[in-house]
Amino acid sequence: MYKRQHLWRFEQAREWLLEAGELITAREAERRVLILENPGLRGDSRITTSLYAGLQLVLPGEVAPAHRHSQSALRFVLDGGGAHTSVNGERTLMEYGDFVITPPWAWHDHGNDSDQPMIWMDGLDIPVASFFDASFAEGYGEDEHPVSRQTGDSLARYGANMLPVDFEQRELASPIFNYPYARSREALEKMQRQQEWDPCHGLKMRYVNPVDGGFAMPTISPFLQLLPQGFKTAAYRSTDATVFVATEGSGRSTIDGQEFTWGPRDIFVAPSWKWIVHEADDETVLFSYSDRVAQQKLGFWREQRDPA
Ligand code: GTQ
Repeated sequence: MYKRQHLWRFEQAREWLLEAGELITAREAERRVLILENPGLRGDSRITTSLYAGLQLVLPGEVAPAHRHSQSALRFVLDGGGAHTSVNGERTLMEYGDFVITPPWAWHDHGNDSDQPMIWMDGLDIPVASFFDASFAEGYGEDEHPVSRQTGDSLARYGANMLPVDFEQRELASPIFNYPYARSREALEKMQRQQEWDPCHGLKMRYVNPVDGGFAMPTISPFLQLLPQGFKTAAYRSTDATVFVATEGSGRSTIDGQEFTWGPRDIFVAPSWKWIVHEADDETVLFSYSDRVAQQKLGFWREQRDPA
């Protein structure tokens, strides 16, 4: 089988996860995750050749214990609100659409002090680390890594168009580890008034590391894009296979000739170098991630716009 385009319905995945939630706790599982496996890569726990995707459930009162690994992770919040993740001793509360980073080798744990189940998508570069035989992980030995910084400190310090005066870049990942949806969405809302649409992408932005303007993560490129109601994109393809989440809106995407209809929170994947066309029935926001940054660093990346 070859790597395929595919769509997962969020509502179905949520049902399965909640059933799993009755069988095993987050602590017992370490991470309670429904892996989104590319049907062309059966048994491989991969959504694309280089990337992993899963849906993680943390029930009220649960913890997913502290650990760290050489793989980078992103979270994209899809259900619930008010659970936290902590990264290197700073907690962040997560709300719908928030994009959260766990940099390589950073201690992290998750906990849900809210009264609702919390589900987010995990995106990791697990297959990249495996390819390089560079996979390492260790447990902290306790549920929580000690909290040593105020909640919201990183976003204030690095996410307000300022940097500490003597800041020196030491890490590859962005020092901001929660990019709140409320902010990104508001920015898209203001920009769309300009009515400047890219034929292939509508209005597409990339999440950056404010220190150097590069992508927010060393191996994964995250994006957020808005398609106005009725917009149909021109065909586009690139070598970075891409995972999309319909954050708001509804519509259709045709990938390598196969049409997928999506609504809020549905997840779909496009393989490398297959033509993609998106059509928005309502005003739509798509979150997406791929290995573009890694391909660009290594000299492999290319893209093509429909010549028609
Ligand atoms: O939350 O740290 O889906 O380590 C897979 C591996 C989530 C996590 C996953 C992980 C995590």
